[in-house]
Amino acid sequence: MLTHDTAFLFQQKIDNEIKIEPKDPMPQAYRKTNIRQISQHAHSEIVGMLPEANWISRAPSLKRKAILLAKVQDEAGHGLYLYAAAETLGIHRDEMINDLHSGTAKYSSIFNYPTLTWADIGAIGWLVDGAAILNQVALCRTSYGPYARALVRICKEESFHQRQGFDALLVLSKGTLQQKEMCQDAINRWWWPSLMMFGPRDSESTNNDQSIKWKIKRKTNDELRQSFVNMAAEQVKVLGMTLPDAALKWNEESKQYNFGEINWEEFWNVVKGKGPCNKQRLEARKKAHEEGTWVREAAIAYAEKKRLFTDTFKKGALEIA
Ligand code: BYC
Repeated sequence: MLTHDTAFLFQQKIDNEIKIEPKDPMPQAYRKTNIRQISQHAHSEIVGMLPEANWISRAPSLKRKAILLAKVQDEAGHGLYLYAAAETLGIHRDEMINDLHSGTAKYSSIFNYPTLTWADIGAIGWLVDGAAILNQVALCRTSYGPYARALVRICKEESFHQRQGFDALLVLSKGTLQQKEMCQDAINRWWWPSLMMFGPRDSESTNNDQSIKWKIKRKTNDELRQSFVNMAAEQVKVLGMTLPDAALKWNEESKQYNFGEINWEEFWNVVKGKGPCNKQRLEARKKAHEEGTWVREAAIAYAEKKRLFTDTFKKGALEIA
């Protein structure tokens, strides 16, 4: 536990925008919150591969297939940077994975919805990656160094993801009547779950105040959600589509868009494991982990062989010297 003085110095460091690094003293709760948020973020990236991977074999052209394949691979990379960042806080990756598989750890609610048509891939890119970027750009300035640095690269890739999604929807929005309807239907289904990605209202958020004070979070859930609505409400006009919210209206006074009430009951149900695809997602992750056992064993055996070889080589070199 940190003494009163060290806790004061820690907060001062945060206030002065000095990054916290793995070996720095830190309050136990700061370490715990970062492990929670970073590991949940990592799980979201990995589980987030599933709804999109569903369309790799059915993408409408070779170009779209190659793009989607690259995007899904990027998400795997993001998961790996984030697991590695969390490990610098003293937790082992196996523990994080076990928590995911046992249902103890959370991951973003958004990935518990099904991808029913090709337009869903566009909507995920535009709305889901769009929401993710807004949050992650702010998180590039998070106070924990390894997390902030991982996010810089993640954001570069996410902005490409968002553009590819918007581009896929733009093509559909200029297509046949059926394609236009498919585009609108995907937007209708993904809009509200995308708003839920930002978490509960600030007044209901258990972690917000402390995380903002420690600059783990740089913006509150409601601030980010409002920026997202402002952005999407303009972009949807380019598509010639609409957002499924009768209350969406520009407010001249606040210079923001007013928007309707989120279905919080649905949000908490999905968070608690009762969404349309929660069970399916966890089962798919567990199966992939089991089937990947031989890869992990081979990697460990190779690392061990390499270490033995390096040790023997070093010993030989010393003896010669
Ligand atoms: N889903 O106190 P609060 C991606 C939980 S992946 C599920 O406000 P916090 C992508 C929250 O954990 C996008 N649970 O929490 C990948 C807390 O429970 P615990 C993922 C949620 O942490 C592939 C409780 O509700 N992005 O971009 O201060 C393809 C109370 O909430 C959700 C990140 O993870 C939710 N939506 O704020 C495409 C970004 N919301 O843990 C795209 C990093 C809340 O106390 N994370 N909960 O039991 C964050 O910025 C913050 O953790 C959040 C929530 C804003 C998400």
